[in-house]
Amino acid sequence: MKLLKDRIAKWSMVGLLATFAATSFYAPSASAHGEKSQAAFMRMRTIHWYDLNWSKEKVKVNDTVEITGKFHVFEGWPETVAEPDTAFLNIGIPGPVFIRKESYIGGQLVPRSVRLEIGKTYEFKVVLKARRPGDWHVHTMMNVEGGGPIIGPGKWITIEGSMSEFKNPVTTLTGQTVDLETYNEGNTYFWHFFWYAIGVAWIVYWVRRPAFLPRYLMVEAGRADELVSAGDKKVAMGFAAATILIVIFAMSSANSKYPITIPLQAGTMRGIQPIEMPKSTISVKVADATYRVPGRAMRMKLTVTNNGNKPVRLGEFYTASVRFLDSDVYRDTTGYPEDLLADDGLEVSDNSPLQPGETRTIDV
Ligand SMILES: [Cu+2]
Repeated sequence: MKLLKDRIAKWSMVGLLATFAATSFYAPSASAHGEKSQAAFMRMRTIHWYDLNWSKEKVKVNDTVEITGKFHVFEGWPETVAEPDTAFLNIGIPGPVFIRKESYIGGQLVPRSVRLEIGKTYEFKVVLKARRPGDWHVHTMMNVEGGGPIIGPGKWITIEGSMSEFKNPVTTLTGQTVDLETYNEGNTYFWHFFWYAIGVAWIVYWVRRPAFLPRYLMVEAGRADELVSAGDKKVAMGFAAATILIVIFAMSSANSKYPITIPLQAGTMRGIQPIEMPKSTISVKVADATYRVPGRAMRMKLTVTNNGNKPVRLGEFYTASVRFLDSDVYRDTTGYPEDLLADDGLEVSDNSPLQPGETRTIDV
C-alpha cells in the first residue's frame, strides 16, 4: 500500500512538472485581435486594405507613428452589413496605448463619421502618438454603423519609456494651452467629492438618532409627527436652500471662468474624396475557384487579357488582409505583418510576361 502511494505521489509530481514545463514553453502571442472570429466571407467582401505603410515599428512615449494606405470598398458589399453611409476610421488597439492625433481620408481630417461610397477607393492616413509602453498590435479599422467593426491588418509596434512622461498638450481658441492627459481632473474630483459629502452629511444628520425600530413603533402608534422637530425642519430648509444656491453660484462661476464654450461637434461628413483610379488595362475573368477542405490553399482558374501596351506578370493576390506574392515578380518592402505575408505564396501555372493584346488562361 505504502509503495503504491509513493508511486502515485511520484508520478503526480512528474505529471505536474511536465504540465508546468509544457505550459511555460507554450506561450503563444495573440497575433489577431477579433478579426479571426469574424465570418470569412465578410472579411473578403467588405474592405480591401492595401499599400499600407507604417512609419516606425519602435517608438518612445510621446513619439508619433504614421499609418498610411488605401482602402477599397468592395462592390459586392454583403447584405448583412449595412452600407457604409455612416462609417468611422478607427484604430484597433487595447485601449489608448496610443492616442490618435490625426486621421485623414482623401486629405480631409476625419474626426467624425464619414459617408463612403461602395465601389470607391480612398487614401487614408492616421497619426498616432505613443502613450503606454509595451508591444501592441495595431490595426486600422472601419466602424460601420449597422455593420460593426471591419478590421484591417494589424502590426506589432513597440513603445518604450514610461507612461508618466506622456503629454497631450492642446491650445484652445481662447489661447490657453492645456494637457488633455490631466486637464480638468481636479475639478471633476472636487465636485463629485463635494456633492457626495453633502449627501453623506444629510444622511448622517438623521441616523445619529435611532433609525429604525423606535421610529417604526412611533409611526405605528400614530405619533409620527413627533419624529420631525422644528429644528429638523430648519435643517432641511437649510439643505434645500444651500443646494440650490450652491448650484446657481457654481454655475455662474463656471460661466465666468469659462465664458466661451461650444456644443459637442458632431455629424456625419459627406463628400469625402475618393481616388481617381485609372481604368485597369488588364481584364481578369475567374472561371473557377476552389479550395480543399481541410487545407491551406485556394486555387483559381483565371483568364487574363492584357489590353495595355506593356507585358505584365501577376505579382500578388490579396484577400482578407493576407498577401500572397510571387517572389519572382514582386517582393514586399513595407514591413508587412509577417503572419499575413506569404512572400512566396502565389503560384501561377504560367507567369511568363503576358504580351499586350494576349489572352491566357492560368491556374493560380
Ligand atoms: Cu491584433
